[in-house]
Amino acid sequence: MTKSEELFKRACEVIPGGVNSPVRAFGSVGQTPRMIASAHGAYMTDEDGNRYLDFVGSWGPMILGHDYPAVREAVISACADGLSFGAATRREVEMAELICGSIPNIDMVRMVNSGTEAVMSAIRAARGFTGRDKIIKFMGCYHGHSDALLVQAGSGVMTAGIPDSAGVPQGCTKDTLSAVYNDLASVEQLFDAFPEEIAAVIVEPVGANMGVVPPAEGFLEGLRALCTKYGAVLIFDEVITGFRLGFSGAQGFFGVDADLVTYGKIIGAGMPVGAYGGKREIMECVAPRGPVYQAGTLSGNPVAMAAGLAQLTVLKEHPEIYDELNKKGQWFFGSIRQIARECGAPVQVNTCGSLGCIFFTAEPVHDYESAKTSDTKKYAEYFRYMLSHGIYLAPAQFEAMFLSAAHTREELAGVLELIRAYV
Ligand code: KE4
Repeated sequence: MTKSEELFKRACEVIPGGVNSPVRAFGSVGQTPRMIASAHGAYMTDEDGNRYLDFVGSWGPMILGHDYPAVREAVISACADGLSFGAATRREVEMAELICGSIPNIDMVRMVNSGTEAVMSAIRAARGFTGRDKIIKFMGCYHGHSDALLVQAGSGVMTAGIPDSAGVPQGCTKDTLSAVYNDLASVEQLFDAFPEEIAAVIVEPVGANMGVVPPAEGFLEGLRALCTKYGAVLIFDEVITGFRLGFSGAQGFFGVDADLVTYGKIIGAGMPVGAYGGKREIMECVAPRGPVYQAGTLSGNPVAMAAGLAQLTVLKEHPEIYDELNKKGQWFFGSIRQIARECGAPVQVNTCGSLGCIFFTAEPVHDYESAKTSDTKKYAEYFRYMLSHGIYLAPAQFEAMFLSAAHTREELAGVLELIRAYV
């Protein structure tokens, strides 16, 4: 028995499914999860000493690679001053000023501890601001595990094939309307049906939880126009795209203005951080300034702020990182598409910037239903092949591959050869 197998066996006795988040369970790929002991740069090493080129990057935070020196040093230095005070601190002000000073349409921002918290708080702020109850989300998009959003969600929910979670009372989801990603008509129909009742439309500006599904031409612009027309708040859930597509995230990348934006992952550089922010008139509804209550013991934690500030400062001061990262993504995922074409393999390769994924289906993937045509057994086989060759992919079809600044083109060229040999 390997150390990972032994540890996972113990884990299953004391942790549901042996993991603290379902997507880590390797359930859909028929393998024992590797117990990771350490990570540096683009590599992770498991408890048995096996080294993997990592394309998960902690599900997005590690855009500069693992154990980035400036981040590590900032965390160690912050720890020396104490871990948490439950009081206002300088670093929270610096983080808020950095975000509000650099991202369009973010006049104010509130720190929380996860993407889930960021999204549920943004939804509450939108409802408090508009006085309306209904929200529109998109099938296949995943916005964390708060009750109202576990409706035809992506990521681990989609992987597990549970359209809606048990334990969520109908009352929590009765105001959640589902539309079809990349289908503006499906959104218009909902606005026509509830012209004065929709508080917000929440969207992943690049779908990355049903595999990667980029927005069709005009889709985001259309959502912007509909929200403006009907007085609904447009929320970009940028937990994945924020500070990934560019420093201004999807708003800057696509040139579409949201009213509220949610963040996670990269903003914490691997520490537990989420945030939501946007127009002053909306954010000033949030307590203690306004009547929308939201709170958190460890929100704006000084060590987490130090990590996030260090990573965001590097990204802000070196915009060339994004140029290289997005070019690398275009080349890498474009090469996979080319290989598939040359080999006549029935796969689709979807990509946006440094995000990408392979679907094992012959039909183009542009939404939840077409993503579901992917052969998940084939994906599992592909995953096991790559893992056996030291490549650590998302252990589920309905996720993304995350490139980092630490992945070299030589390493990626080696991965392309493995894929060529596989398909
Ligand atoms: P967290 O609560 O997991 O920090 O963020 C929730 C969330 C919100 N919005 C988007 C667009 C997200 O992708 C996520 C979380 N992403 C998943 C990966 N698909 C996290 C991995 C996991 O669940 O363990």
